[in-house]
Amino acid sequence: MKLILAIVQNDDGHKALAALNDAGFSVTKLATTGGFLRAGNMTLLVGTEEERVDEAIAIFKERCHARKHIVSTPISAGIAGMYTPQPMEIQIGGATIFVVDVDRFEKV
Ligand code: 2BA
Repeated sequence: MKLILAIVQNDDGHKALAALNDAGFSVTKLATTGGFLRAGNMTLLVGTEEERVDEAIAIFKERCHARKHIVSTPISAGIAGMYTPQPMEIQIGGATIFVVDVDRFEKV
């Protein structure tokens, strides 16, 4: 048994969730927040047999797409305590996926 934790952008997450459900996966959706952008994203938990992990990851690859974002980051102006916002382009991945072993799985 494996647990897939996938952090995805909200727009893609809904599509991935629907496709996973259609394929017979059980999924839990958590509303999460990225630590860097402090913006809302979505974490999907998928508990599944090891043989189906690649199938689930293929669904994430299909439904989740990387996007570029411009963020404003404070850069020191050279004067103590003075910061001016500077635009910076970052790429947010389609999905950040962790696959972990499950020692024990029970439904009681
Ligand atoms: P955030 O932490 O809000 O990060 C959004 C994007 O900002 C990241 O996209 C990356 O391109 C950039 N970024 C993150 N930390 C940075 C830093 N210290 N310096 C410069 N740029 C930085 P992704 O890498 O695709 O990550 C998307 C979201 O997935 C992250 O949102 C976070 O919620 C999660 N994530 C990514 N890697 C993770 C990890 N190793 N552990 C836990 N969560 C992770």
